[in-house]
Amino acid sequence: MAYSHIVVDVKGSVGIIRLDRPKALNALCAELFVELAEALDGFEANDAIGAIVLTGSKKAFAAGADIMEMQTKNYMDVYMGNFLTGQEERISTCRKPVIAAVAGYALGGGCEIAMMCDFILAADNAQFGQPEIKLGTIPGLGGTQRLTRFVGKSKAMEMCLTGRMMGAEEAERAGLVSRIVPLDDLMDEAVKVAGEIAELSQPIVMMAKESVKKSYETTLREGIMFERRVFHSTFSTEDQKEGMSAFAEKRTPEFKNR
Ligand code: DAK
Repeated sequence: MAYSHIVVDVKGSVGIIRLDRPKALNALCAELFVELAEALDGFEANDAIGAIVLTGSKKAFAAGADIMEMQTKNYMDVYMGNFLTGQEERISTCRKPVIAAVAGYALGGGCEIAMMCDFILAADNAQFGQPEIKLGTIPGLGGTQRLTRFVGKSKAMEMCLTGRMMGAEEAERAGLVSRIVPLDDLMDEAVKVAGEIAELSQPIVMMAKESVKKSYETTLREGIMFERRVFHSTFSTEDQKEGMSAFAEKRTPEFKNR
């Protein structure tokens, strides 16, 4: 399918979505959110895709929601029009793993969609921030909630109150990103990791993802009980039998996603 604001590609069993509005540093306009959701729908429905990489350019993952699109809207426009409240959480409802490969600016909505992904690989030039305060507004796509859970109150509060950006090293120290890779290696590394995940059993990967996500949404006891139930349920799959048999027989498992 042809898109105007994103580029979609497939490498082996990895689906790649690249945000592509270079003149506006990949600012997230309403149409882009719709395209992003459609691309994710397509990858979710495609059994040949085991993992997804979301990326931008070397200069910007995304510099936030499109300020030009928002600047003249009033409260009734955004409230009654449900502005940016349709497809924007689609990444966080994706059942397949989504890896954010972030280079350059990930600001405002850009930082927020990166945080919706399952983990963030950051290029050494990555800059994360929630600068909405400087525009006279606040984060609206989960920034005050997810950033606080990921990096703790003090750092999240400082970033949301001042708009200060955080570089890749600070983001790694704070636990926002899983690791840093040199800019030129970012996509190769992201596709490699996504490919490794895609080789595993898709249903078991989805169950692992669901369990980790649960930890952000419930109490420790509830989360542990959820994990226990899911763990038990993996024993009903052919892939668990295959994985453990392959280990015992010292061979590579052949998962069937069943
Ligand atoms: N929107 C529109 N255009 C943008 C943009 C943005 N967010 N960011 C950059 N651009 C455009 C610039 O206007 C400029 O366009 P031209 O003048 O060339 O036409 C071009 O990109 C290059 O930008 P600069 O000339 O500014 O480039 P610099 O390298 O000097 O600076 C920068 C890069 C990233 C530091 C700077 O562009 C910047 O501060 N940008 C704005 C960052 C920002 O404030 N982001 C937060 C936006 S608010 C919600 C969903 C989402 C959201 C809220 C609610 N719901 C579901 C309810 C999200 C809100 C936001 O993200």
